[in-house]
Amino acid sequence: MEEMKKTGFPENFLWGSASAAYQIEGGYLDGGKGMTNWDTFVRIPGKTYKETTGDVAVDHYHRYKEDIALMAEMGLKTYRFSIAWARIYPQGTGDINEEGITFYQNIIDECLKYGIEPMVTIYHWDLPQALVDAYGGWESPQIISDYVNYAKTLFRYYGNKVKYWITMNEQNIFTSLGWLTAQHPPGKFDDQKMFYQVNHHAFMAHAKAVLAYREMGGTGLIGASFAYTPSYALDCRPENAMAKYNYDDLKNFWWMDVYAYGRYPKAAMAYLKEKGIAPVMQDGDQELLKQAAAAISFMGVNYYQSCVCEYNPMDGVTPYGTMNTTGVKGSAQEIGIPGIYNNPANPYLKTTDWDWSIDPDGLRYCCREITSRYALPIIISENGLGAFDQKTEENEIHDDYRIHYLKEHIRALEEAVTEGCEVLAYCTWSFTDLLSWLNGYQKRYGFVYVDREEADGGSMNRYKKDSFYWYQKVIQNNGL
Ligand code: BGP
Repeated sequence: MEEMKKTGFPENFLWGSASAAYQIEGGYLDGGKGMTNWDTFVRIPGKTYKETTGDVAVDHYHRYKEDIALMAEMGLKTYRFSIAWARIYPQGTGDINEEGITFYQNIIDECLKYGIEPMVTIYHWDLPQALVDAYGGWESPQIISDYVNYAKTLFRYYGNKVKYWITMNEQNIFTSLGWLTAQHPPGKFDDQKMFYQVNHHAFMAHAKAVLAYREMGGTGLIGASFAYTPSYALDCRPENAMAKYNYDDLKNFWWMDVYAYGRYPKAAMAYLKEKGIAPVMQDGDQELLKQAAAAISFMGVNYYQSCVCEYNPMDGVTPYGTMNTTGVKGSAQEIGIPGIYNNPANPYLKTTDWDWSIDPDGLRYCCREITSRYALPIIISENGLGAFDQKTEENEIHDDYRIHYLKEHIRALEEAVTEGCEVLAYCTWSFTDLLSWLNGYQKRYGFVYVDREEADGGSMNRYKKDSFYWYQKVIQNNGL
């Protein structure tokens, strides 16, 4: 008998796909939901691509059964989605909105009906506007107890059914874009001191939620998802090697060390103190961060691209170069921190239409680094290709470029697994097409095409892309 072929992936590997509430749900005024920071922000002219909003998004709020049935047809093992805080607590705190509780209960039950493991993101960027109005949202330490109260509510209602919890999605991104580049709410520009303070509040919220989960007897897995952009030094010039090191301390380890060790990287902290922008901490914070670090179960990684680091002179590029949000290749500007590093293009890699480098081995690099540095299991909570997809007259979508992208990334991930990295799950971004925060609906990521334009309208019909059938086979063959 021919020996069965095996992949490096374990038998119980969770093949999945991910989404976020604001990007798919729509129904922004339905079911008693409160307004959020994003509902407000998208109404400021010029903030999003062609003024796109998530008011309707891809109408998942009304079509979740159809979408989850498609997931079941595909054979998905896990579905990562986020809960909109403002559906549970319309005012951020205070009275619970039962309709919101029921909505996510239904989603969870629908997943379980098909044997799909629900993986819940507690916070994927949509903050109740009431908390912004009351005390500036993440800018105030008051947010910590409100976040923990909200997280505990989720643990209480859903904890018996949900075994995978992600406290924060990409804390590094929502804070950078919110307080440095002004591209996300609250749209503050170059407020470096507040940026680090906001991050400290988010770390404390994460830490206290992790500890609360354990205190409540939660036996599932809990951790944060980090947008990990691994770096390569431009060459062996020592100043470029040092630029890479500084980049890692400031842009990667600043978050991952806190999640995994409960402490900030020393050199980066010394640099911030010298500049007078280090976060203010309360007595006991350090200890709580350490306790939470010991209680997390995995490092969540959202991986899209790698970068290159080169020494950046004092009069060099800033973090505020133009971002490509139009899909016009080559329109992104180089960024960096004067005196520290800049991120030139990698001549060995191709890029997407939005100028993101395509680097499957970067995913392997992330897994290896996390394994060596933190010895933690890994959940790949996002990875995917944003592209212009075309639907033919026969309603087919031939996204061979997406298949190629995912295939190469899964190959790199398998190498990491073979090399000893403990990877628990791989979630593609995304299952259906959805709203890209700054890039509108034209930047598509899904296995399922959704018929809608930038402006609200379109049939909202779902069409399976070629990648849908391909990933179905990947799951059937456990990655082979
Ligand atoms: C991550 C976010 C997702 C998603 C993805 C793709 O940063 O967690 O919410 O949007 O990136 O990014 P974009 O939509 O900018 O292409």
